[in-house]
Amino acid sequence: MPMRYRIDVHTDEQRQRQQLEDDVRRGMTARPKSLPPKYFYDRAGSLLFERITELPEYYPTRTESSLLAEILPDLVGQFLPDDIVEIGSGTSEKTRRVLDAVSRGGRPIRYVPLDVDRLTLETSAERLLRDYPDLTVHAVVGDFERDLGHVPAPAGRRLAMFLGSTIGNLDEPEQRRLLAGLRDLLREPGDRVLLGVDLVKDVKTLEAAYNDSAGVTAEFNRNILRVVNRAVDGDFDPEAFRHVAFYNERAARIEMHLMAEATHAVRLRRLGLTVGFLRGEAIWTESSYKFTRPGVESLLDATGLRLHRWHVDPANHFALALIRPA
Ligand code: AVJ
Repeated sequence: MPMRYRIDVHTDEQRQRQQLEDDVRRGMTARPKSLPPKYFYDRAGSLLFERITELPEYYPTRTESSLLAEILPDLVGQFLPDDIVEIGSGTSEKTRRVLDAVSRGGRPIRYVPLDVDRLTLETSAERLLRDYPDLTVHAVVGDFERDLGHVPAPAGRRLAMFLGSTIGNLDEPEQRRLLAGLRDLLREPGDRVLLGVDLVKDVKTLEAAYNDSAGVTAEFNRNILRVVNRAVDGDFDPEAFRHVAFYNERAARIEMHLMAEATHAVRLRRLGLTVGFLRGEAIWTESSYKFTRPGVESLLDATGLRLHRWHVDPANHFALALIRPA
């Protein structure tokens, strides 16, 4: 394993904790109150998210996954990467589809996953190395909004993937900044970015995906309060907040909030902060922007990238954008 595996750690626990404290203080003293969605994903939150991806109402993951399977034969027919970067790789489940398609005939492939969670990276790297004998893994522990510069230079033709519509959790300026960062990961005109985006569609389908009947998304939303409690010695009662998710049509985004059921106060001891809530007051926990093809094209303007191919599923729910240097 040592010859085929390397991990670079660019965000240590100390720094992550400081960042979280700063983010919680800022969010809890802002109007409206808010928390960054990246804090959903502790162990429990990651498991809840995995359960979300299996819900009948939550179409994005399975749609992207089958779309990926469908386009891969054609994609690797035109473009066979040697080097695959994946931003926010998580459990690397969809990566296997890509590796299956590119690692024919013992070609050496390098996989460069970047994720905030070291344990997740190590576990999935170990599994991939076991199953793909011609693979090397250069894992990077880091925050994709801050650490893209630590991704190693390409080893051959590069495919940089940012899947799952995770880009939709960022506001537009941050979306552009991220895309410009992805551009900097490419070197040759033939290198590509593969971006997964959830599409604008009817409100019913969108809202059902974030208000599942089993209540898993509600639990996922409330879990962020447990993460905050642990990090800053807080006494949030997650059950005192109601899960609220709706489509904001003007802004083309799902918004998730946690609404206080009663007027009460919460103590965040490590921050020396007491936060008051009025009945009905909400914490904004997530935006999940929905995209259109022209929207993605205009987003790519001024990032040094342009749309090469646009793949959608038959129901027009989700898109995989294959993107090239401009
Ligand atoms: C797949 C991480 C982008 O916005 O759909 C699922 C996470 N939030 N249900 C999304 C999520 C609520 C999510 N991302």
